[in-house]
Amino acid sequence: MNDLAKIAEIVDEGARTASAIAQFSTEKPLSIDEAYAVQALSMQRRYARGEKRVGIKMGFTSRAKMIQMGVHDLIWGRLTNTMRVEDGGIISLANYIHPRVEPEIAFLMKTDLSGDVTPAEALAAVEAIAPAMEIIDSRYDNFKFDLGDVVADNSSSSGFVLGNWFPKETDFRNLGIVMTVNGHAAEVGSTAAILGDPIRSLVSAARVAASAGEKLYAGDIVLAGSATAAIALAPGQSIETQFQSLGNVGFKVGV
Ligand code: OOG
Ligand code: MG
Repeated sequence: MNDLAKIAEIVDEGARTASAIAQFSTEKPLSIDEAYAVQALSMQRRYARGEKRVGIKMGFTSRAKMIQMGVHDLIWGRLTNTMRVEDGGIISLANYIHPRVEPEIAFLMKTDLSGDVTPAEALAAVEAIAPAMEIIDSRYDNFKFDLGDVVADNSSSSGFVLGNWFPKETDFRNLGIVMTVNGHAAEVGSTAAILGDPIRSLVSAARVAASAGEKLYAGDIVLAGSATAAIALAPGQSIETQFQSLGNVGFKVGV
């Protein structure tokens, strides 16, 4: 039996102090249920420090990400207010261990949603959609983990950037994406890479929230998962992602 509260403290301290930790899988692997219990306990610690839950993020919703990380199951994590990075803002690498960035689509919830829903029911609960990027920063040494490790570590959540909100009637199902570093294309893809249609990610989000006894709440932000592989951040980079019909979203990495 793993000491889940102790493991939650270890992952939380790794995140809080931006210091790498050892994988649990090498010595004492976590079951999926244990890993989500650790995630919930570590988030309780963040909430106790005053952070506010603002939504959830889905992970491994594209083949590109599954292949890059060698994990083939859908995962999820919680987003808090302190993870938000302003569009056009600048981040400091001192706050991260080995951050990476990836292009995503964000949903803003209009009404609560939970449990088994159809894609049409999921869309009916949406207020707006936005182009987005997620900054992931696995707390594990060398960004290496197994499924239990990454889930316990809040699915590598560490930051997110939102572009402008668009009405949910905007077609977001198959839009071209170009993620650039200093003006050069680094990853190219389509929103269709997210489970064939990003609304399926929201359907899954409603299901996993229910499995944790939670909901997607009105006002929540839901990140659908990356459409491409993630790229490593380095000092001085200007990161900008262009989304067909939805405009750009970007930030700079401090030197
Ligand atoms: C895990 C998080 C995966 C996504 O969008 O697929 C994820 C990781 O790659 O560290 O956020
Ligand atoms: Mg992601």
